[in-house]
Amino acid sequence: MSYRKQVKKRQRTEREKRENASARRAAVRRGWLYAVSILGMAGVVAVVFALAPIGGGSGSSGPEQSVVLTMRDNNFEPSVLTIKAAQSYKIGLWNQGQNPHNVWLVGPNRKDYRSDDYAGGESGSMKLKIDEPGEYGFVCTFHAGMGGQLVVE
Ligand SMILES: [Cu+2]
Repeated sequence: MSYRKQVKKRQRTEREKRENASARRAAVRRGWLYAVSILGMAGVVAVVFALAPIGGGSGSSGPEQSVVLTMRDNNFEPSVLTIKAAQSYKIGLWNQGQNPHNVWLVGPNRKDYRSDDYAGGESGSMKLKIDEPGEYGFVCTFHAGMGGQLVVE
């Protein structure tokens, strides 16, 4: 092989090496772009999910809310309990009287929601989530005339 040919061959090899290296760098750059765009999308999705509960009122039910309904001999306090529609509630129940009491609520479509029975001094809770706004009556099944109203806004 002539000297010229040897030089040319070396030059070609050098060029190929440089091209390979730049192709590798381009591939790495593409990889990073891909990773960044995936992370970017994940970030957008995470933000959307994080903001969703703040949108309240738009049909989404946020974290469970708590309200307390006290039972006495023989009435409920408050006698009118107001909650938001499509929102999950934990209704704290506390029997501050001597008599046993409970809550029987007739909701939309006559669906009923019943609490446990509570002896004097006992407390507990019941879960409640009503989607249809309206006014629904509740009573204590032990005592005629012991009742109240649930307003779902
Ligand atoms: Cu009662």
